[in-house]
Amino acid sequence: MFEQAKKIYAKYKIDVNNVLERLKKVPISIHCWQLDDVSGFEDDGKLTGGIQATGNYPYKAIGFKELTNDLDEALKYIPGKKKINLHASYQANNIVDRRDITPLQFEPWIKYAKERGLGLDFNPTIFSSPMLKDGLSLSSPEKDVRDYWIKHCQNAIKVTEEFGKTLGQKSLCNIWIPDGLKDTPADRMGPRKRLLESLDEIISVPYDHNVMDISVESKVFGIGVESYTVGSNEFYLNYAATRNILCLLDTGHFHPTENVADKISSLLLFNKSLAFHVSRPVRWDSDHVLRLNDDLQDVANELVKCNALDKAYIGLDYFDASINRVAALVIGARNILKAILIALLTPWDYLKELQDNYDHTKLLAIQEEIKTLPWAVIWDEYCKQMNCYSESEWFELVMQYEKNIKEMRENR
Ligand code: RNT
Ligand code: ZN
Repeated sequence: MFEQAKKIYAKYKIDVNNVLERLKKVPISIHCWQLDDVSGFEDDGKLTGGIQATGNYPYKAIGFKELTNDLDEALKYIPGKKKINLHASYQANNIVDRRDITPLQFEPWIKYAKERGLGLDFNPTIFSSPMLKDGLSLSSPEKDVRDYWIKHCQNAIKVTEEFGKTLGQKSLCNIWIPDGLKDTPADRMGPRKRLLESLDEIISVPYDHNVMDISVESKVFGIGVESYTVGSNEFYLNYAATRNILCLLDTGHFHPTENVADKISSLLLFNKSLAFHVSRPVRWDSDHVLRLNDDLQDVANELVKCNALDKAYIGLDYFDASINRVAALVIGARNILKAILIALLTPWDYLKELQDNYDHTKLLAIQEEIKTLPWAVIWDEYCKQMNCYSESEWFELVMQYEKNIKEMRENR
């Protein structure tokens, strides 16, 4: 079937072997926080503000050992190059106040990543903290609150730099804050000006641009902050462009009918690169597990068409607490890989030519025609080449794993 499929793609001038080699090089950053509903390893792991997970599926991982066991299980079923996306709340060693984190707190993660040939990405954790005053952090009117979070982010940069240095894969430090207001603000400029000044202070910390990047993640609104988000898309677009850092697009952070994929080309014309939190918003920023749907495909298509696969940071960001969490991680990660594969198997030169020749009828016809090409055969072959499990194999194995850990986690 693979040989036959290769011939079919050759008719569209697609070299399948070439495609597989390219896919092998695309790192996907697997977020650790799907495995424990964003609880982290500090205190009791309660989400007290800024973020919410919904669902009550049992057997959630608690602590470094359980979480990395689950992660190992998930990684078995995700073919190709991988990184792990960490949050500062996942300190695994000598836990300190978040403000004071250093690479020491993440040594077990560095070791974990090294042993498995993985990269690491990082996110300061600016939610679920008593240091959020009235839900505000870097834009707070209180200087000591701003200073606390500035220090946290500066230290997060140093942790990220260490990741990049020791693991030989460029690392991303992504800053997201929940700051906003429930009802109509009296002052929009003030908090944004304070955010700008806080960020300037954060990025004044020297760091090695060869081993890491910094990104800022915008949002349109959140629950409880429906009327005003300090870190809006316009704010960060301009901030990132003028400071030579990256914008991170979370695909759940825009109006529901806005096409996030459409933003990629514009961003790449004005920035050296960009970053992603790939998520699936169902009517709002609900962080559902990625499905292989049109939205995801469009993002993958743009990354391929814009030649951005080598430079974009592709991280996942969803947390469904209502289903098996290992399976959730696997399903979403495999889906983005499938989307990238399909995008790589698409004859873009031919389609662009049709567009430039105003042949919109044929363009529509061919765009629809290629949807039925045998990409699934190529996907199976890719999994095989990567010594990974096929579509029909992995699920039962995850269920077996669940059976094995069940008792231990019920009785702890
Ligand atoms: C929240 C942002 C943020 C978080 C993670 C846990 O709306 O998407 O990126 O989801 O950092
Ligand atoms: Zn996000």
